[in-house]
Amino acid sequence: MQYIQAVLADLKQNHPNEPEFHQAAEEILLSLAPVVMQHPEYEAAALLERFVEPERVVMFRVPWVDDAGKVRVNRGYRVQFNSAIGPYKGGLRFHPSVNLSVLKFLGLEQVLKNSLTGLPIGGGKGGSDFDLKGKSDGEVMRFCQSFMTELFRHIGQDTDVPAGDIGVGGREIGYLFGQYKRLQNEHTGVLTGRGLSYGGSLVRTEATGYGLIYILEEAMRRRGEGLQGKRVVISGAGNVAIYACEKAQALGAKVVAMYDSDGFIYDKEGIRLEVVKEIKEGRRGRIKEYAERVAGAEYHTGCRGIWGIPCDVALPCATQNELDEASAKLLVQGGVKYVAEGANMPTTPKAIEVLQGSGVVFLPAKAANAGGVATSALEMAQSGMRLYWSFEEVDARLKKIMAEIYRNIEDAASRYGKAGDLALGANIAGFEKVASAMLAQGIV
Ligand code: NDP
Ligand code: 2IT
Repeated sequence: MQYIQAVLADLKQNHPNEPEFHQAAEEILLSLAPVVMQHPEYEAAALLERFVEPERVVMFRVPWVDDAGKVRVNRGYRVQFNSAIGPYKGGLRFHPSVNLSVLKFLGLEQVLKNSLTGLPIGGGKGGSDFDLKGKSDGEVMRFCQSFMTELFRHIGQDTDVPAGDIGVGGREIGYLFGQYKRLQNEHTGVLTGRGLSYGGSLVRTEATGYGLIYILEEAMRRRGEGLQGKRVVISGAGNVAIYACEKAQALGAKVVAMYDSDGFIYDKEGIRLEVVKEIKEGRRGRIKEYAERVAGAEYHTGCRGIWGIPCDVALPCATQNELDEASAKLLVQGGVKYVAEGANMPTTPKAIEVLQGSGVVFLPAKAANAGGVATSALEMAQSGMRLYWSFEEVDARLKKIMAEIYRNIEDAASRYGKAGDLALGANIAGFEKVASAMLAQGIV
């Protein structure tokens, strides 16, 4: 479609050297063609041009002092992408690969994901190229304090509410929150994923991984299947991977492999999650240690080999573009029937084509991993009311939200004559609400 092609061409010209952002924008915009064709008013209002341009990007320097007394400088960012349906909401990522392109792709995805949750949250993303590996607790704390010393003036419980992502877990959120409170003199729900002793919500820690399995369960249930006895491969060994593994095992699946950025473990008897948790959550160790401790388990250096392990279900839960075309072909050869994205944009466009072309049920990230941010919104609701819900209550709400997301994306795909294309359904269902809110608010 001409309008969409023109918007994409402009975007690439205005923002060259942002390959991840181009990738996400292209995937989203091309799938919106059937909607845009039915709504000529979008072009008249330059709706797509506005939709792909962040409302605001904040970039700042983050100076800190390491344990040896040396001054270090990192780059900090917050991309405030779209506030049409609520305050900006989305995680902070600390990883050496962080740059504006990565954060803009994450921010754009977040806008549609947050819309899909059905809750009043806009989209944003931020972070830093800070590398946590090998840093002491004191260094991490000083870094977080410096990061927040700039960020605090741009966020607030009704403006922008950051949370965790890669490299940002409970420890980092605690340090960031402590500094925000000190600077602003306010104890509010300005960050989610807070500790349970200072305003956090039960289930937030587990929410992304549990939500991933809840939506997968719903997709399977509709096809007369369940997780019982299924072989599952999970990439990553962080927050999302660990709790996806926990819930999949609780529902009777056998998880046989996981990885970190150095290599993967294969345990044909089924991963012993308590060992992974002790290594990863307890000591921030390497997944390699699993094979040293569990008899019969194998460790292989390098990540891609994980996709050659035969399985019924594959859950990429580490990072963007970790599952490429060759990996998708291996998965199909190995008999995979379901791929659900726990990470953001882990599957390359070519790999998605291979999977969908082979009849694999493909659940895209913005639907499949929305449980984390949905539970963040539940944390915001509890903060606003100054009360706590029980684990069962939050978990039941999460389950209901994930089932509803599944129904909405399936329905959107069918409405536009592409039944079963859940990636397209997720883009359309997410976009419809954002577009209607943007149109209602005029040219802003
Ligand atoms: P964590 O930092 O807890 O874990 C990340 C895991 O992925 C680690 O095992 C890490 O290995 C691995 N990893 C990171 N980068 C790479 C890489 N380049 N190659 C191979 N492995 C890598 O992060 P989360 O579990 O929170 O996040 C994982 C994914 O899920 C991300 O895409 C994130 O955006 C997405 N997500 C997270 C949500 C949340 O609530 N936390 C919500 C929705 C999506 P190593 O330790 O070696 O670096
Ligand atoms: O990618 C994501 O949805 C997240 N990292 C969670 C964001 C949030 O605000 O909870």
